[in-house]
Amino acid sequence: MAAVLRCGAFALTLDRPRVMGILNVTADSFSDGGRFLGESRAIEHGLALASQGADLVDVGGESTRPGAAPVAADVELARVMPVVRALVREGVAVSVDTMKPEVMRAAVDAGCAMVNDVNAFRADGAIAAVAGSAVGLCAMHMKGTPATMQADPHYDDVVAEVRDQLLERARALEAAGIARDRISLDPGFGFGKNFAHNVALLAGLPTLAAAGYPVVAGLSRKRMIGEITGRPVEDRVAGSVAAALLAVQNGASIVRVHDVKETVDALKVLRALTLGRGVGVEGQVKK
Ligand code: HH2
Repeated sequence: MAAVLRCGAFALTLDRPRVMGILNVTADSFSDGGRFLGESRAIEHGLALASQGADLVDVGGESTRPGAAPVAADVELARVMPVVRALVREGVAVSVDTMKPEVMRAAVDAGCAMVNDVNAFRADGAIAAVAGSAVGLCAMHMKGTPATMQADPHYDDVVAEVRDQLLERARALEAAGIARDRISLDPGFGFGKNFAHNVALLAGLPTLAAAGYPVVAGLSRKRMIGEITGRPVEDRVAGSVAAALLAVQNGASIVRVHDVKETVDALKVLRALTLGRGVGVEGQVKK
């Protein structure tokens, strides 16, 4: 039987790659900062991502781009909670991208499906905020903090170190009584990693996937895509889709992306032509 990631009222079967659509309700996110700061525009965009085939819509109110300024909890709550509540009411599986226990608790109370923490639930009270609920969790690897993480990061063996640190976080979550089938892990592309580290982590995804937890990969529009293609952030769709396909081929179960429609189509093609499944199940073959 296919693996399942339990996410509150939702169960994501991982028999096919899943897509997490990004909804940044921030002023300063690197690619869409300011675009969805207004509540109604954010809700509209979240619904659009869901209708394009996002299995989860990941709502974030604090940018984590390198050098980003931290946001106070009340500001983050005011940005994300109206959007989370509205999307939950519409039946969307909402993931909340936060490092703060206060925001986690509010999101859980509002019926979110997942809490996505780039700090891997290391803040005081973060594990307690989610332990008593049924929500899915994404624990991401980050070296340092967003303010400092890109200042010459160093690893002896990036793949082994990231894997071991993520497994340590998974153990900490399980020790708090959180069922294993609620936990997913993310190597955190660009979070305290230089270009070579990101390349090694993408190639090393099978090593992380072999640990047995669903792997989430977020490469969408990131700097490494710009470094490869020479394109500005708003023009990195094709490069991001290529990276999402590679991540899935290397064992990622969920890809976190801005461009949901394009990624969903590309993953259907990958499945149908490479993995040999899917046509006639998800889509009709038309001449
Ligand atoms: N990347 C970002 C934010 N959250 N969560 C997970 N699990 N994995 C990621 O790779 C990841 C993440 C950064 O991207 P974005 O949300 O587009 O930008 P910003 O942090 O500037 O809002």
